[in-house]
Amino acid sequence: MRVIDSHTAGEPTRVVIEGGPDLGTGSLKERAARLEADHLDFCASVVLEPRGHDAIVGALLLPPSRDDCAASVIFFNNLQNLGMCGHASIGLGATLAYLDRIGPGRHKIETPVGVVEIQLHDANTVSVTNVESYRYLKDVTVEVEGHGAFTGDVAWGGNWFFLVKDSPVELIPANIGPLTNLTRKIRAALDTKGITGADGAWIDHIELFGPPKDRASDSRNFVLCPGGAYDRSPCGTGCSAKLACLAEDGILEPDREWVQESVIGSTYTISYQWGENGAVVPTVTGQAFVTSDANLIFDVSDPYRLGIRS
Ligand code: PYC
Repeated sequence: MRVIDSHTAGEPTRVVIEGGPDLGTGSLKERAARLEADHLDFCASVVLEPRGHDAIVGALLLPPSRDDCAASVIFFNNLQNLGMCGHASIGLGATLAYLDRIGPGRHKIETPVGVVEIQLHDANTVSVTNVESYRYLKDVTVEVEGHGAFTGDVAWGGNWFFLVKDSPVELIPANIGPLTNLTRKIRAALDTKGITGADGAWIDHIELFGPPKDRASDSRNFVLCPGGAYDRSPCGTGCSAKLACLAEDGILEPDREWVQESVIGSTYTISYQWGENGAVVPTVTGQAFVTSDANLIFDVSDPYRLGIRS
């Protein structure tokens, strides 16, 4: 199985170029559902130890099923599919450029939650124009044992997020352990209270905000991902959810740039326009670097060939 690894603002992506499972025919949404239902062993074996680690997002590259798209892609982690993934879309852009499959300019990419556009500025710099993003619930309060009450918004940015404005814990790398514990507890408190996204969707990403460390930035964040790892980047879909909240609160005007820092200090430059359905259409710009071009080997006598699960 050939994979290309990259990182986007520190957050890793592994694009599966050849050797993925046969998902049959049908819409990309149907094939993504088949990946999640029947091929979780494949997903875990690609992203988990001993070949990877729990922060890696996998991207299964498929031939485009629409004439206007350069590629189709299904994003996945160690637990499930991701509807969209901003950092992995930027990583995919750098990967397709590395493979000479795309040149500078705009390219449409089909994802299970809709068509997104990537713009390759140079070999490493990519903008992603995401699916329409919106705030679903404002000022939801949950009680978190040992930490008190947390109020935040529930928003869609291609994945579901709970966004808390003022983190009580400083957003610095030294606090990644406590931040991970706190956000896991917030997510559990949302689950216990039955707070979900639209149609009962699990809110699988938790995002805490605080002041930036760099004067050139507007904000800093910490993002807990579904599998329990934290996002090293400012999280493309999390930035999209943030833009929806900023727009709906009247804090940021269309086309004005906002610089979002991650907990490790990497940045995305983000902006939005209003979409046709009254939601925001976010654009996230960041840098990705290819780190390896490799063949994964699955030896049938290897007891851990399907990944180490905890
Ligand atoms: O960049 O959208 C993102 C993302 C989601 C999970 C990890 N990164």
